[in-house]
Amino acid sequence: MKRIVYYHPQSNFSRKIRILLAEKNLDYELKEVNLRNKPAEFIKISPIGKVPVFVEEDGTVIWDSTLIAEYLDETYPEPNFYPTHPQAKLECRKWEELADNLGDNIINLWRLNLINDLEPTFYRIKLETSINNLLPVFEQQLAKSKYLLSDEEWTAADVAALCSFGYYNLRLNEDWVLQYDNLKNWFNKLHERESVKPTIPIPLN
Ligand SMILES: N[C@@H](CCC(=O)N[C@@H](CS)C(=O)NCC(=O)O)C(=O)O
Repeated sequence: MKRIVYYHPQSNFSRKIRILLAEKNLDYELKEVNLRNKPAEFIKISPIGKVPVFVEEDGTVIWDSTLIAEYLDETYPEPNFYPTHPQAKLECRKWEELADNLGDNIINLWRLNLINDLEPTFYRIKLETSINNLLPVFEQQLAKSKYLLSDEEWTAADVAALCSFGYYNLRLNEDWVLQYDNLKNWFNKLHERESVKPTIPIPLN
């Protein structure tokens, strides 16, 4: 059977997997999931009800973008997106986790905006503070090297981070580019890649 990715076109976590599959030149079928009315076929294979879910040719089901990314890298190592040395891999996973945490907080802040809950509640302040604290952390890291871990090559951490910053643009605003030069240059450079351009999330009408 053909590989399947259950996804949503605006999902930053699905985007991580689409970029990795394109970079690894792997064929697959995209199945869009209506997240407001999840089909039974999707619920059956996704206990947490979130995209992405990946189904391998042999029927193996994997959910959670990081588990999928690690599986893909171990199974199809060319090109590699996680370092093989344990210490370097840990560093990569840490930056990926920070990027995913940024993505989660943007999703939750956008949901508050969507229901027009603009009160400066504890929860809103917590989300905004967490997002605002993470931006300079990425900026400072990118002052040290061209990519998050080195000058030589991008990793799964860069992929996750570019998806979260792309999601920031979609759901909140694009003002961060005015304040953070290293982030802006890194983000623009990664968007020259053929795997990245076609996955830019676009607002739905
Ligand atoms: N930790 C999960 C997060 C996935 C996630 O939050 N997906 C969102 C879309 S970006 C989703 O499916 N939300 C639907 C829902 O929560 O009902 C991953 O890395 O895959």
